[in-house]
Amino acid sequence: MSSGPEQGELFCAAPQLGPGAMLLSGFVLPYADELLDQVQAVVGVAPWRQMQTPGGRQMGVAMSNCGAVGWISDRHGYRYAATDPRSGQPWPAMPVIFSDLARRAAAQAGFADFEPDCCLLNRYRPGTRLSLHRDQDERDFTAPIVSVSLGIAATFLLGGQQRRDPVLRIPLRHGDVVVWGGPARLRYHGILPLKPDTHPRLGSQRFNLTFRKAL
Ligand code: MD6
Ligand code: FE
Repeated sequence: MSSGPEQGELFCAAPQLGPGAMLLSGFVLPYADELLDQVQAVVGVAPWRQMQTPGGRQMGVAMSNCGAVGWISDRHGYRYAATDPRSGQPWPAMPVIFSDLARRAAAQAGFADFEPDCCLLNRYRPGTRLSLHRDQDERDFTAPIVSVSLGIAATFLLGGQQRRDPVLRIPLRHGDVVVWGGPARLRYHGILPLKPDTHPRLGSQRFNLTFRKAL
């Protein structure tokens, strides 16, 4: 065997999500426990919190960040910040296994040399949803986004370039990765309210790790 896939890259390739978007089913499954250990380490330093929207509502999804910058939301808007507003301290460094897997997933999807500088951590419970939005707070849209799902299942909504465009429903399970970039980079997307479910390690929670090049 000269050039077989590494362990962890033995996944089933995706249904068609359209150009620039790819579902890598089970891509991080062999590393899930290690990823969860590192999530615990990150939120030990930068705890989960439900941020305020610019309109003054509290988001249902609880968030944290690691890396050089973190995505934040408050009454002043959405933006990236080098420090955690809670503590005034820099966000925890991005664990090496996070950036490694993000880079490998991006490469697998056809985006070479992805260097994320931000990992946004999202925590969902049954009933939590994320309404349709575009990821447009980053400085350049040439880098893809890599999104890792852990814990209970969710349904990902993937729309088009306009809010009114039809949306695909994509089931996401523990260990799945979605990569999108290029022509898909600014597509609308969201998460349907999670159904009651339990995961052996995470209980009734879903964690999502979203890797981006923000700067
Ligand atoms: C989530 N994900 O899966 C929310 N954004 O919990 C996102 O908002 C997202 O999965 C951009 C690219 C991939 C994503
Ligand atoms: Fe998003």
